[in-house]
Amino acid sequence: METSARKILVTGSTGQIGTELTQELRRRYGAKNVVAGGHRREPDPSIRNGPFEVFDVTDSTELRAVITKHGIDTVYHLAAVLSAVGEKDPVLAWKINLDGFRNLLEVARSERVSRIFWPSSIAVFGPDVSRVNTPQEAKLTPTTIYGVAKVAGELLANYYYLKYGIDIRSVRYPGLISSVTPPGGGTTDYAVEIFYEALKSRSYKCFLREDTILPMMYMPDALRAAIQLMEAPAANVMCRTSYNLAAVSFSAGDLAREISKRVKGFRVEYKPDYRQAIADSWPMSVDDSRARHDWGWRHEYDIQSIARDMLEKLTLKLNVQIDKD
Ligand code: AKB
Repeated sequence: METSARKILVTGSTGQIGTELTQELRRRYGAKNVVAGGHRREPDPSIRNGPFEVFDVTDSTELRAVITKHGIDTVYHLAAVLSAVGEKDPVLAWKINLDGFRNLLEVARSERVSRIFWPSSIAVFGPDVSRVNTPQEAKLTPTTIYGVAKVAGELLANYYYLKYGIDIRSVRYPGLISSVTPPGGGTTDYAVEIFYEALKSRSYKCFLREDTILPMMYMPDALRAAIQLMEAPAANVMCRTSYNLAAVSFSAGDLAREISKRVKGFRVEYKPDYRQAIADSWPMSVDDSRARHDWGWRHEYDIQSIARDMLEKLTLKLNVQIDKD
């Protein structure tokens, strides 16, 4: 991506991905060239090191005003409701996840926005595909509203690319683990909460079964994937719906055991709730060979390095000690 010419907007910049992605983009392209957009959540104070705008992505007038005011030509569109919250309020999930995205595409069509990153998810898959190494082209019949909106969003992305030439790029993120901003309302959130509780109380009540295996990724890999895909030559971006993207797959029990190696006396109780059915409808691992082939995707973090780094970062953040065995 020609860095000098770009003016970037990050919607959902106060969320789990947005907080860290905004800082990474500001480091790369200059703070003044990256506008952080938020709406509901109070932003991390770090976001104030560059322009910040409060607006609602479901209101196209507000969205257009921000885009024209800053001369935006590139958008990382992260504003979204996650799967578990979506099941509690399907109307809200559709409004934010799909109407918000369509608003952006319409504004992009008439303003100067030429490149968009939009995250899809492993939630596009439903229970009727092979759950191990799920292929890129598997049937998409999700059973959550979050997944249904992601499938519709992928098709919209492809449509606006073909019809209007808007360069929209997307990956199907697995569950994301990070230490800066906690996720809110996802099915994979257990994999972040477990670290906080291990350090705060040495015990965690997990809302998924011990043997639940899901594809997961550490935030530095997730940020690198987004930026690498956005910087790839257009000719290499062969998939215009969304790329399968993978790093590691592990069960809730595997993660608990990994943490227990480092946090003495840590105990987990498994009490599955409604989120178990969501997790059971998703792949345990996905085949991301097209992303690896087309634009050189490689992940760096495995379960051991994720656990080590998370515990290091959170002991500092929470100002706690860990007694190792
Ligand atoms: C969720 O759990 O809803 C998200 C996702 C896998 O898209 N983290």
